[in-house]
Amino acid sequence: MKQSRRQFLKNMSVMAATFTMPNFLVPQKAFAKEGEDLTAWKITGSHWGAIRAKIQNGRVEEIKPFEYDQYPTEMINGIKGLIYSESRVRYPMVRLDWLKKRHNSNTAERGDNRFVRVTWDEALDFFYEELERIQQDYGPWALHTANVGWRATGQFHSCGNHMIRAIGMHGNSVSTSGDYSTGAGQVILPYVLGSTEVYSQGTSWEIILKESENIIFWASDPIKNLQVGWNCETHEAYKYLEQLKQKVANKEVNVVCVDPVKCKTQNYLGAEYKYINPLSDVAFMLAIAHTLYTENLYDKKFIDMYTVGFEKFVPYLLGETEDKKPKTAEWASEICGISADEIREFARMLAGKRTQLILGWAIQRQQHGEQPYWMAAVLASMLGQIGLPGGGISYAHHYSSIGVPESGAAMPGSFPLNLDEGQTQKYPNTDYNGYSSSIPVARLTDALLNPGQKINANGKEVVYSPLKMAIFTGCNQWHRQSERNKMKKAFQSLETIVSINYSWTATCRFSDIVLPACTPFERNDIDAYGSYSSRGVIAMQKLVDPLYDSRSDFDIFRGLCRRFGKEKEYTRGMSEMEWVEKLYEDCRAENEGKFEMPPFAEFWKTGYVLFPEGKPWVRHADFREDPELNALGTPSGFIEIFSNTIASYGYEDCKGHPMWFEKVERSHGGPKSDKFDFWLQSVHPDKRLHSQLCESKELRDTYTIQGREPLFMNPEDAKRLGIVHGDLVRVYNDRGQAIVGAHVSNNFPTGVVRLQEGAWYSPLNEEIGSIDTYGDPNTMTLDIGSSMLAQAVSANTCLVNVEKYEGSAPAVTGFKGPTEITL
Ligand SMILES: Nc1nc2c(c(=O)[nH]1)N[C@H]1C(S)=C(S)[C@@H](COP(=O)(O)OP(=O)(O)OC[C@H]3O[C@@H](n4cnc5c(=O)[nH]c(N)nc54)[C@H](O)[C@@H]3O)O[C@H]1N2
Ligand SMILES: Nc1nc2c(c(=O)[nH]1)N[C@H]1C(S)=C(S)[C@@H](COP(=O)(O)OP(=O)(O)OC[C@H]3O[C@@H](n4cnc5c(=O)[nH]c(N)nc54)[C@H](O)[C@@H]3O)O[C@H]1N2
Ligand SMILES: [Mo]
Repeated sequence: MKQSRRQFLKNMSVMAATFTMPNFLVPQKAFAKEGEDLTAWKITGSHWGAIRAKIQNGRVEEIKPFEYDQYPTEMINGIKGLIYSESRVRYPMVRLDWLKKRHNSNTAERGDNRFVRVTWDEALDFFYEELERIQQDYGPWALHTANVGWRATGQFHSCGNHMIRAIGMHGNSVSTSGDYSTGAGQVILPYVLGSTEVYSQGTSWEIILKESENIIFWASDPIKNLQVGWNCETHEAYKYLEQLKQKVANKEVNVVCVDPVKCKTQNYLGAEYKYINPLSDVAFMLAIAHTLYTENLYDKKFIDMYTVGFEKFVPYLLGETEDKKPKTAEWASEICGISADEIREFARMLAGKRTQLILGWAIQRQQHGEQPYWMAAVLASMLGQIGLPGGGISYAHHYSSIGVPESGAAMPGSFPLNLDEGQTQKYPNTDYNGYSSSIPVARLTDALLNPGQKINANGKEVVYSPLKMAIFTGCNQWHRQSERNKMKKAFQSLETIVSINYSWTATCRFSDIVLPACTPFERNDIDAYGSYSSRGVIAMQKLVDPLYDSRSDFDIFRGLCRRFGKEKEYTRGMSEMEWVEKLYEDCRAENEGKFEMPPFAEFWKTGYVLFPEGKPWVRHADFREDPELNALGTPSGFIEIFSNTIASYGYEDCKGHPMWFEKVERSHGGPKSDKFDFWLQSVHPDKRLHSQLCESKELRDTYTIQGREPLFMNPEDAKRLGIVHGDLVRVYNDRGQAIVGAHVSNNFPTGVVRLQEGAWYSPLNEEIGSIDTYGDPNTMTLDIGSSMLAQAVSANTCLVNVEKYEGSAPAVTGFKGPTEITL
């Protein structure tokens, strides 16, 4: 089918006209060249946006952004390199010693990366036999089904659903609660604001642009972080940020970034940079509150009408409680590194104008991460603008285009997570022998090290069970969890570890049975276009057949279910394409009469359906309008500045109202500051999605230094240490060490260095303490719970030292897959 350019453009406008013309979404340019064979091009979606891919001779030759994506990310340049990466899991592989001795293997050898290729039948038999052994010899408490992380987009193939449904058909297991992203935030905010907030739609950008006089990006870097979305990302929020940039240039709005680093957003917008010492935000916020209170600048009416517990918080603020420290600007200044005068000015500036606080998530991914979120809600209450257009507080405008209004259309459902009604488990045993059936997600290493231990978590008790087997899919445990050397020891207590992935991650390296999944570009699927905006539905057309011996997660788990006679129950007797069609048609039926969608065959050919943008909206406006009728989900129905529920738990590290707590590791006068010079930040990467795309050599080569992960640092610090841009450096603390490349940049203040999370862990060898040859920050970060409340990840910031790396550095070990042993 060849078309002329005119014909082609004409067709495009016909499509757009048929399926309602969405505002904003206008095609940027045609993806194909004039006269090009359009059948060579396919469409698919990803966390990085929708793309068009040109296929020639069964190979992906070229990738372009979807023509409606106005702000594509360069991460899509890594997709080809991901598909054809040297790190692909090519065949089912079993760790050498496990193959010899099964569950009695020497688990201290894990990490030596010696694996033997086996057939699919052998691998799935091993997997199944282990499940049988665990359920028969122990019980559900001995099996861990790990939390599914950033599995690829696609509603049908979403790999976690496949694991959970298939394993659930066999028997029960120990699962996880919470997530790494917002572990502390999603636990504290329901007590304070009655909802998790972090994954809720926020006030529309359009309204913020119109109404806000102050916009405070507090530990929030949307320009960097909006490149990715949970579903296929539209990148629409960038349109508004572009308008904001213009308003900043015209001095029509005051925008401040409160961040230790001059972040991408601050640079892009030309916003004011308000430096703050890492981990010290609560001290800054308390001093702002102190200023507002003592200068009588706070909104008493709002506090009276919409909150409870302010009177219990004020004595703490004024230093009338145990610690006897008034939280003055002078008090905070020493902790947060902002002068007392600047703190007071900042407070006055916030109070005088319509102020929108926009918080990111990094500041709750740290010890006492509950506190900055709670304290920010108190600040916003004192400012009294919650529920007003362009005022109040948001905890998520850096995520998945939150702030772009929802179309209101229904989005496609997914492959069922749970058993269908009437379906039974092979082992319906629900006796956990007194252990918990779920553990806080970031506490897995602790659980492995301390079987039988009881911990506090969110008002309950969690009892760790002696786990014997774990299954990882759609996540990279050896990226996301802190403290590699602690993990090396802890994981030895597991008898069998199964990993399913398309890339040979460090998690595969530390497993026993590794099953090769295909990438999302090697299967057919369907996805929502826009996680929150519901802008449309995208066809994920298979670009190429599964490479090597890889299979889709659906095929892998149906093969497992076949071994215990439940394949048909698992698949409902349907194929991949039948499922994709069903998910689409169910969605079409739901939207009938409201949003027009063509029949499946037509949709699949076109590749997408788009819906008009929804109406602008203000978060918490209904509560403000009528706090009785639209009460919050807190026990009182109001914003809880003091929480009787949390106070009743009696936790030392999270009390009845927000407080400043000293950190176990803090520079500038805090603990260990005499021993370590630098705060190490491990924020989210600019050119990856966590560890995803790190395996893409083309993309990696655009940011690595001498083939290593960059360590960003200030020029003065570098000079003092005799380091120049491009040098190899060693970064280390008591927990671990890595060889990285120095990236010297004025965006970083003295005393703060950054390694982006997701850098592939590449240990020199399996020994505990062995140096990481590439630069994973979690080799050094601290593995402690945020507090007894959330028990969330505290990884964001830790202390380290940096020195020039002398001598010849060992080669990077992480990207070459396993060492294949032939027997
Ligand atoms: N120090 C530090 N650590 C952190 C963070 C931090 O800020 N600092 N951030 C934390 C946060 S917020 C998060 S969300 C986590 C992210 O942690 P993860 O979600 O574990 O990170 P990803 O690298 O996205 O891992 C997803 C894995 O799934 C695999 N995968 C993708 N699609 C499929 C599929 O279809 N089938 C199968 N079988 N596998 C698939 C990918 O190859 C990849 O290895 O990291 C956390 N860790
Ligand atoms: N490009 C890209 N985008 C992503 C992701 C990705 O991997 N890559 N991951 C997605 C996921 S899963 C998540 S959870 C979100 C993460 O979203 P966030 O957790 O909000 O993102 P981060 O980039 O880790 O940190 C945001 C900012 O916080 C600042 N910061 C760090 N510590 C402090 C502190 O102590 N005080 C203050 N005031 N600021 C601090 C950092 O300098 C950084 O500019 O991003 C999502 N978006
Ligand atoms: Mo996350």
